[in-house]
Amino acid sequence: MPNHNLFVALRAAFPADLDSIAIETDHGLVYSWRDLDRASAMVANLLQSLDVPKDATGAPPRVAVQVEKSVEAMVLYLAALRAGFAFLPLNTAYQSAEIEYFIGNAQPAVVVCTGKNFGWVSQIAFKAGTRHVFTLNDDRTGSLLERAAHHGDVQQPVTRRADDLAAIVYTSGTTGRSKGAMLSHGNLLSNAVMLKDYWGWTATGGPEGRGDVLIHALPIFHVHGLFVAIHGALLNGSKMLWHGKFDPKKVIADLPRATVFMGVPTLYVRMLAEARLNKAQAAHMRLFISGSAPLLIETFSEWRARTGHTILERYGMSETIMLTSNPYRADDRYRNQSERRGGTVGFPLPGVGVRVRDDGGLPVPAGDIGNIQVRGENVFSGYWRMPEKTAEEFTADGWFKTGDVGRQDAQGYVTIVGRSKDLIISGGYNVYPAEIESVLNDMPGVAESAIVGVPHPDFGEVGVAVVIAKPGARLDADGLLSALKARLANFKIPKRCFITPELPRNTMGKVQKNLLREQYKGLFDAP
Ligand code: MLC
Ligand code: AMP
Repeated sequence: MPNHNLFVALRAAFPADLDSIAIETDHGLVYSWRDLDRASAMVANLLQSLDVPKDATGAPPRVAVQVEKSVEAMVLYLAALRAGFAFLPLNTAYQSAEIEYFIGNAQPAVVVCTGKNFGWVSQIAFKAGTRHVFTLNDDRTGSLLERAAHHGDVQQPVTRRADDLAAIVYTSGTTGRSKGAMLSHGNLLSNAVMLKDYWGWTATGGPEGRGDVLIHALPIFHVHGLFVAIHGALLNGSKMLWHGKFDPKKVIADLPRATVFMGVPTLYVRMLAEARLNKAQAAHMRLFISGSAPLLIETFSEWRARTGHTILERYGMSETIMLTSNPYRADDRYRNQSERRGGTVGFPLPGVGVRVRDDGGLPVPAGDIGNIQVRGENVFSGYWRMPEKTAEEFTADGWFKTGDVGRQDAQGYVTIVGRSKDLIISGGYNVYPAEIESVLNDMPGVAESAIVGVPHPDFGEVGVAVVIAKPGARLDADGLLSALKARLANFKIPKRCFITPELPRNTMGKVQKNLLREQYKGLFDAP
């Protein structure tokens, strides 16, 4: 049986010269391709040596990981692929209540956390039945690497079918708890192979004559930084300039040594605020890609004026990886269009089906607004152990309902105009009002709350809380925000909180969030 393990394809793309540089970090560390191969083999051997109980359903063992960004964290991802474990990345901002839910739901055989969180994370993990909890810090210390050091640096990747589970990525929900999107080796590989071609990754030219060089400055616990960026570079045998944390000055300083950059819109906004960003600095860059949140046309235009480059905007989701993209070069499927059109997310990518339907499920004429539905080899198989939720999110004929609202014009360009799901995208992170409202509503003295998204110059959009007190209760807005901080990841905390006597409602008694959004929309405007 052919081995569809994603790692096999990534490894096959490593350059012939394994001693050439694969990664340079902003801390001055250098990793060769051989280093990545050997280190991931050692960690894979460690994972395979563990006594892991068989899952009654036949699902592969899971390794849940909440660690700071580091090359070793990426090596752990590669090791999980090699060993046939499903990788479960977790945002470092998640607090204990959130982690408890993910671990309880996914039942990982192995949990990896930072040394400083070991106390509370291990308690949660052991209680949930996980037997192995390791630590991994961003300075190459921790028990994971100590234990892996006792294992061999050669490993045969476990044979996987294309539809075998490779990763579970949790996405919050408009109702109820987070859902784990199950991505297979085939989902990930097919999308990566297609993007390598569509975005014109090249193994020649570039600043060192060895082809593309990627500046990696995104977190690696979400689809954008973990899959789109890392797979792109590895599958092309491209060097990465690895930034542990996004710093606009450091990225701009690295531009002359790189060719490709991927970011969420906030990263572009922050770089535009730097005087050093100019055409000369960006002269050797081949491609700037933006996604995960809407890129304002002002940012798109200002970037072109300042750098001479036109940002390529694309659209994707955790459940589907990449769906649409503006063209890199002329796309003959779309009448040879080569224009990257600001405000649009471009064309459906090769192999991806995109259709726009009305609320009754019927097609809408070209250019009309409707619900975006998708299908393709890239689309996930369902939510981890939630068959009913999975069934709700797919149409009877097998298309995934993205929850995004948009249109496709006669030339094929897709534009996202809104969302049918109640979701705020803040700095590229998804924030679900329902989740925050339910935590707020449980707090003493709170009768009801509503969270709405309003425009923000840095994060694009941020949450604002509007809260009603119970009769006789006195609420303190700052106190509520501090209490939320103890329960939820920091990026989910509303930036402002207002206590009001009532919320606007329609005749059905439903809170009219559109009126609240209108009321607070100027809150973060420049004075
Ligand atoms: C940080 N803060 C945020 C925030 N990030 N608030 C709202 N939204 C965010 N995204 C707040 C913190 O709560 C904290 O507040 C303060 O900012 C400083 O925290 P920090 O961690 O030091 O912030 P910073 O490093 O500046 O982070 C900003 C950022 C980061 C833009 C670099 O958010 C980021 O890396 N975003 C990228 C997200 C991403 O990769 N998304 C891809 C998802 S995949 P306080 O009050 O506590 O001090 C996907 C699919 C697809 O969507 O299509 O790609
Ligand atoms: P996530 O669940 O974190 O994967 O977020 C996926 C969501 O991000 C999508 O459903 C869209 O709403 C949004 N998104 C991703 N890329 C873009 C984009 N280029 N423009 C607008 N929204 C986007």
